[in-house]
Amino acid sequence: MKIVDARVIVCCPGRNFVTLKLTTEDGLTGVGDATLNGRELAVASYLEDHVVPLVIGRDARRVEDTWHSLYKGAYWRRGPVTMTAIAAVDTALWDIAGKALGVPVHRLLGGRARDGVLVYGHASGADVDEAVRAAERYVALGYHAVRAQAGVPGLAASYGVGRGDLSYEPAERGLPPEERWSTEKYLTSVPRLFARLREALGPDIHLLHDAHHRLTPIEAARLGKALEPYHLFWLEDPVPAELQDGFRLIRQHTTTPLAVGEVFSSIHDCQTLITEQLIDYIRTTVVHAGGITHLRRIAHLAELYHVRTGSHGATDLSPVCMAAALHFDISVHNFGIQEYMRHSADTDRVFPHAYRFADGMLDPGEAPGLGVDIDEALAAEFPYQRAYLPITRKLDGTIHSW
Ligand code: EZ4
Ligand code: CO
Repeated sequence: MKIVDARVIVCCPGRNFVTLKLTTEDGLTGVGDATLNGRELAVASYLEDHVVPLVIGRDARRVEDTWHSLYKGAYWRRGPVTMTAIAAVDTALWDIAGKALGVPVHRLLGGRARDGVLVYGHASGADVDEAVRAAERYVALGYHAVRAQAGVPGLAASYGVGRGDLSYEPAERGLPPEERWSTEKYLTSVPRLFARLREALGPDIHLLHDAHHRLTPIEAARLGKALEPYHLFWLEDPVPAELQDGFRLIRQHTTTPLAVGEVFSSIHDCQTLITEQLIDYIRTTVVHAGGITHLRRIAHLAELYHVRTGSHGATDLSPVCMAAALHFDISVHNFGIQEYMRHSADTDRVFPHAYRFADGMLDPGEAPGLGVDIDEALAAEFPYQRAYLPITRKLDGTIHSW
């Protein structure tokens, strides 16, 4: 079953997406997400200039062999651009494998291990009152889990706070906007938000929060302790994770569960955090961590150490990634939760998909393959637009992690 065509499709139905579409000699197609927010064209070039010539003529059935040939064959290993490109090929091959056998991909991964995929939505507001109202709207929509972010008094813009209360899209057209940051103001405001949320929503709704890599370990420890009375499902990205020793310090101080990994691209980025049980949830996802093949390897390692999965699922991960994530989520034993930010109506039209939301859960459906496609004619109506994530400075002008 030879691959005869490989196309890289870049489109912007509200935000930029890069999609790889493979076609086999018998006319089957498979899709893979290759979107790396703010650096999209680097992956498009990696695929077009260096990977497409290697996959034309390969046997589409050899998923594992193709993964290792692209990983080991590049000599230069890991990194988000390489691993996103490999993920796109891997995801498209799983899609083709399912279609060739007439089964959904989750059947090939061991079948359904649960009834549905628990997801969390993003509630945000300019202040605590608005954020609480947004969280209540999610509960009314049927969500059992809600991530909450509120504007920090004294700061003009805050990570995670969108224009409406049900959506948040950080990438801006043109050059990167600059925001200001104060750890002191942030640490004072977050516990107040969660005190109000527990009061409003009661004990059963899962509450999550993303610190977005902005704290030092001792600051994160203070936040984790302050949030203990509100029993969060997780505190995400408390510190930048390049220095993983930082997590040991946080762990010594707080029982608030920790989640990390949306910027990781390989099992080697997670190994210490998992094997030393320094985290509770690993957030690597299909598109940025080498595809379904590599994500399963990470999950299986994590399973041995009581670490569960909690894949990244913001709007910059296309519906192709979301579909692949759901086949993974429903089949892997140590699944925890899946992030779910609803895509725009234009994005949903460009990427028709079988997955459906009901009662706080997503379901990948039973369509053969991944159950997702790209409408290329429609995608062509939304050409690429330059966009960047914001840059953050402290109040005195020093660059800080965004
Ligand atoms: O900032 O996906 O948990 N979700 C997040 C996201 C990320 C964006 C970066 O492209 O942290 O909002
Ligand atoms: Co995050």
